[in-house]
Amino acid sequence: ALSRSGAPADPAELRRAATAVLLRNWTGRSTVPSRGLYPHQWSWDSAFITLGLRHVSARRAQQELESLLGAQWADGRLPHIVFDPATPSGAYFPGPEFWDAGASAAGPPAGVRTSGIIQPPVHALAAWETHRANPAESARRGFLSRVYPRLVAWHRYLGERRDLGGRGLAAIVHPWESGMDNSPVWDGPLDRVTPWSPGSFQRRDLDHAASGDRPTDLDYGRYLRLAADYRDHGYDDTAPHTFAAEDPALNALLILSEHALAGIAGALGLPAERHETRAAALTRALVDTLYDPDMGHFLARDLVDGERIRECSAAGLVPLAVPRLPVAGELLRTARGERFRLGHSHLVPSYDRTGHAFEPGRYWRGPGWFNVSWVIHRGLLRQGAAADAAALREQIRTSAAETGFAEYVDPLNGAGRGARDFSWTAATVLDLLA
Ligand code: 9YW
Repeated sequence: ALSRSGAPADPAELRRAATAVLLRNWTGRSTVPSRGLYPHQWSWDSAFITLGLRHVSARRAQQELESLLGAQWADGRLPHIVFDPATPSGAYFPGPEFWDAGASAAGPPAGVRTSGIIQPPVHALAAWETHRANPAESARRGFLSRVYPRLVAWHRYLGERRDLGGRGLAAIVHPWESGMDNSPVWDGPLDRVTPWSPGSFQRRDLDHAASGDRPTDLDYGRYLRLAADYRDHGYDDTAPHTFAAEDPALNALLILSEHALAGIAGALGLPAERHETRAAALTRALVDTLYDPDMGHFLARDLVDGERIRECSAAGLVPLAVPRLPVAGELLRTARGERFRLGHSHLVPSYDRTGHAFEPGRYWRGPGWFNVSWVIHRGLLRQGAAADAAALREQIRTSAAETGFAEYVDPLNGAGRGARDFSWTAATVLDLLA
């Protein structure tokens, strides 16, 4: 088991500190992931933040989620960034001028500036859990009836426009869409992408974080090339893609959210069956297409060559949270095995500890992340692994307290990395203290 360097914070004290982080990061309409590094609204961050805020204020949680849903595009997509008009445009790169989302026919509502790509769909889950935390307040404000049609449109976008592989799963067209930007899983597919030259853009992230904790310039050159190509095709999903993949975490979260939509529909007195049917079909497609029996793990599939990518990341453990998962026992063994060493790592390592590309301090190439560990904690509970879940819950709380709510931690020694006072770190801790 892990040795702890500091005393675990008193729960009331930790709750107070986590709440203070979220209040400080509130802009008046939503919560920034981090004041310096990410000074706008991010899509899946907002969903995790909502899950924490529901324990502080039902009203604030609803506002958080609804401000994101208010930026929904005409085609149903939820953009990965909603830009805060009050933030100077040079504060984050690539900013609204780069994305030029307003030029797209499918784009955001007038006056709202967004990016054009997506992030994993945690939103319906967040909406349903927010309702359940305070059903009376939710009903009084008509929360579910307002968000339900938007969430349905979002899932329809993913199910129809993003079924690029033709097997019923949602595809990503940019590594940023996975939320795990520079995961080694994407190295192979990214090799095909001609990067922009490092002199042609100016990174702002390095003003706020150590370069050894961040993606490289080469990574950034490729991200920008892919994003600019998608933009130049008007964010049309039927245009050719140099990068396209099916990601197990995104699809597992879609399944959780589809089950949540069934709950929401039921609460509204609407038919819920179509959501359950869809969740069951997605679960079958996930297992048939992305589960690799030899590795005992869910892998991403590269849609350019049609092959599964033989790299194990924490994304492949996220399906533990899926109800009625037929391969849960094997997946649990993988989580406890050498690659992830659940219970002997600080949080869940984002990438295989035995993998050739493992780097314990660099972003999505090894560090443990709070949001992903939160979902896997839920998965452990779902699979009846109560002792593993309790240990991970304790680690999430302790790591957050010891690192000042770090963005991510070194899985080998627990040292905090990236930004501090990070919103989803505070939010997931709040949820686990509730
Ligand atoms: C970037 C905000 C986002 C997260 C992503 C994470 C990072 C943005 O930060 O991406 O500029 O690199 O990879 O998951 O949503 O917290």
